[in-house]
Amino acid sequence: MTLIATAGHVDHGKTSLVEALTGTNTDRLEEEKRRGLTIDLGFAHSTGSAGEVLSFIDVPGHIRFLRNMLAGVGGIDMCLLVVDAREGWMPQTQEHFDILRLLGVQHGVVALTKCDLLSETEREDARLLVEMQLENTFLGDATIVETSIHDESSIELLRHKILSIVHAPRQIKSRPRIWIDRVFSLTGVGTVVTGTLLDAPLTVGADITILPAGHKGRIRQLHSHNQEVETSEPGSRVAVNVHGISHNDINRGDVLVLPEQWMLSNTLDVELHALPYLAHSITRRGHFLMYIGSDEVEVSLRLIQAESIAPGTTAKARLYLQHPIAVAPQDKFILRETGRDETVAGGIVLDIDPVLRLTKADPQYDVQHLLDERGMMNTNELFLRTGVQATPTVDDVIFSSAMLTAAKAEVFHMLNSQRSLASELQGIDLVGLPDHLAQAARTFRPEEAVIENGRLYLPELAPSQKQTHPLVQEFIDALFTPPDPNAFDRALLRRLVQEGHLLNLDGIFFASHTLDRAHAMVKDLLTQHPDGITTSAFREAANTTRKYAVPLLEALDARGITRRRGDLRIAGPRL
Ligand SMILES: Nc1nc2c(ncn2[C@@H]2O[C@H](COP(=O)(O)OP(=O)(O)OP(=O)(O)O)[C@@H](O)[C@H]2O)c(=O)[nH]1
Ligand SMILES: [Mg+2]
Repeated sequence: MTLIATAGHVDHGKTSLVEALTGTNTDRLEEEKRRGLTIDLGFAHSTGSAGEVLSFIDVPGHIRFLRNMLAGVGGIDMCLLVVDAREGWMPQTQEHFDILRLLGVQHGVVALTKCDLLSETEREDARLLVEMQLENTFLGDATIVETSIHDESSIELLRHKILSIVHAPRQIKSRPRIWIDRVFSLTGVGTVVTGTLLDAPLTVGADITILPAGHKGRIRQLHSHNQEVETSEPGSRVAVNVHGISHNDINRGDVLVLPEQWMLSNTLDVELHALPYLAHSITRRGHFLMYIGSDEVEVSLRLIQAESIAPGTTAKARLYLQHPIAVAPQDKFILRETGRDETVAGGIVLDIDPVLRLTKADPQYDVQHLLDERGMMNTNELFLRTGVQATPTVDDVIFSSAMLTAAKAEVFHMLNSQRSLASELQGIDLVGLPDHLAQAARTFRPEEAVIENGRLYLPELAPSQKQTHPLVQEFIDALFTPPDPNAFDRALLRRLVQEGHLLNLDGIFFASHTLDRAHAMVKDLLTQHPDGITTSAFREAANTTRKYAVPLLEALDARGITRRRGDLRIAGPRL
């Protein structure tokens, strides 16, 4: 299926050409018939002998109805640019052409219409003038077909040229959406909305929501080109019979989407491309209307790192929208200045939820950049802002690499600073850490740090890694009266100290475990004697000699567990 929008100045023959190609006159409104003028979008299609479907969106050429034209041209595959051979390139030919270019349309065919009214030389002149306008543009190589609605062969040639355009297959994205361009109610059927389905398929029975209002409903039926279908593919024109929402609650410019997939936004960071032949620069002054999908939104404009955008140049800007909309990065739009009633720029959305102040902002669209600006996001936050389903770094969180490095360094520092502590005090309880540090802690490689029973350890200090050396066990068993170190190999003792199993207190060696026991014992004694305890009291309780009691108490002092006051030891800050 190929979705084609017409474009061109008022009265140049767009509707007539669509009728000649499809047999359908799309000027269905009473007023359109009476005035011989298209006011609103028209839809018609034809199916070729090989089953190929050409689906047309016929737009109005009159400048007063430009909003309707803009509502129709999102998501098309190509354009049919219509130029009256007698009148040639006119203001709305130019404006429609600019709009298509700014929206990124890449293909098209040009029809030089009403050729039955001209001589061959006149037709030749008309063609040359149009060719000049198209030179070096996206339609630079487009075929120009001379047509007359009274000459069937010219219409067939045009159809043939349209069919010969190969457009890239549509990129399927994660979230379907329809910018609604028509809403009505049919007796016995109920609410129907129409639009072009973008980005992903939609299926009958799906729960949907209409944004920005947030009305909830369900798809009862889907029609594409007058055929009932179970599933619609992106790029097709669809009519959706919505159950559960009154047609009075839906407007052109709303979007139909699946629930919980979109975030509304009223501040957008964007890139703007000013039209080349503007007679002025674009500045924050002026009243602007943004046309995005089928919506029209009043916006105010602040430029980022620029005072103005000169004609033909590009700058970044922040737009403040009068009502919130559901859009995604990379969506294209048109900016018109209402005072001058002219199209001034095309834009592309970069960030729908800018976090940096205007003076600091440097918006770009890529997921990495969004993450770098924020440090971390959970996967759903990222999905709502971009439609991108990213693999989390840990749990459901994605870290920027800078943030992850910093958070890991912080945790690692905490681990390292515990090295001198007794073995029972090793490790960090993850529950006690701020969320982002706890999450970063889960990303350590096993050789960096390990988690056991909810605590993070340096690998060699993890409980499971500590195979007690027989010598260590000997020291543990001896408790407050350790063996004479001279009986053992010095190097072995040194290693056991380095590994944290033994403590060297002024040449006297204890098991690390012994200091924890001393700590517990002192704590007990101090509960009974809050005014302080003497060295003898501790020595007696520990059933040891001064030789061992003194260095143990001094080690507790050094760790802030106890404090000296005269002959007594009182509680320290770390008791
Ligand atoms: N002789 C002749 N008249 C044509 C041809 N194509 C269109 N016309 C006439 O031109 C007039 C305008 O045609 P439309 O098709 O309504 O023009 P349009 O571009 O759709 O106009 P808007 O939608 O209002 O912008 C009508 O009176 C048509 O009959 C043609 O090939 N030959
Ligand atoms: Mg028309």
